[in-house]
Amino acid sequence: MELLEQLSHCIEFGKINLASPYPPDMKGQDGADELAKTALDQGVPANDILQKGLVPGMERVGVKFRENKVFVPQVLMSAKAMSSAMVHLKPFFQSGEVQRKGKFVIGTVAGDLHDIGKNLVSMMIEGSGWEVIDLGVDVSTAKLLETAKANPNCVVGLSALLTTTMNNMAATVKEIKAELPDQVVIVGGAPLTDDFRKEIGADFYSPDPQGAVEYLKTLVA
Ligand code: B1M
Repeated sequence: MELLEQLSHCIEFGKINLASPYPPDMKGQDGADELAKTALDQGVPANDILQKGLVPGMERVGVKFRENKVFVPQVLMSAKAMSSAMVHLKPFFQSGEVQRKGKFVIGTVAGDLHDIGKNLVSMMIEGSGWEVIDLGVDVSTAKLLETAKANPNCVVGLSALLTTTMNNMAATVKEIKAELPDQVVIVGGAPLTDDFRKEIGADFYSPDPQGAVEYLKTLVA
């Protein structure tokens, strides 16, 4: 298998490094960590490692997750594999040699402490080549606005898991749109629907991380 395809395979199946026993059928093989380093040592451009190795692997995970073919633990292993490879690419991001697709600011809305879904979205979007600024849980509108203003052209993502905090999401979107009318805001979380998204004036709703990844792709196409 060609090196970048091997790297994609490691991301898809969550093979972090040589020492990792998971997945069992890849035991004793190099993982994303070693393969990313080997690729750099062989002179493969860092951007190709990201775009042709890591991103396609993560995209396959996103599709399988949406289709219920893999579950949260597998996604977490893939995200870990991705992070182990990203460590080697970090200097290239810092030097500007590798450009991210854009910045994505994400948080769970005020009053809401659920972060498992938000973290999955965050990882999948990072895995698709965006820089993610994760503000965590119980994020105030003021903090979101401050971050959006400090990062012009970013996309804001909001998650809510409670019917009560959906109201906070509505207020947050309203305030963001009042201060920054062109700000793109996408929303998600188990109790949401696309009708609710329309009602509160957000730009996009996705029931899963892959939908958010695909929407972001359309913004930079
Ligand atoms: Co809470 N909780 N919880 N809880 N909790 C729910 C949500 C609930 C449905 C359980 C129930 O009663 N059946 C219920 C809400 C009821 C309602 O509002 N109608 C509930 C409640 C009531 C509460 C408390 C109020 C309980 C209490 O204290 N009395 C309390 C509230 C605390 C607070 O937030 N202020 C509370 C607390 C907690 C824990 C802390 C114990 C824990 C959270 C731990 C954590 O997140 N670190 C917790 C958990 C784990 C749950 C359940 C069991 C699981 C939620 C979860 O992580 N799902 C949940 C019941 C259930 O769903 N079975 C429940 C897995 C996750 C991968 O899915 O978050 O939907 P989800 O994310 C998905 C999609 O929605 C989407 O992608 C993700 C991956 O597919 N998505 C986005 C999410 N955000 C997105 C953003 C996007 C795009 C897609 O773009 C920006």
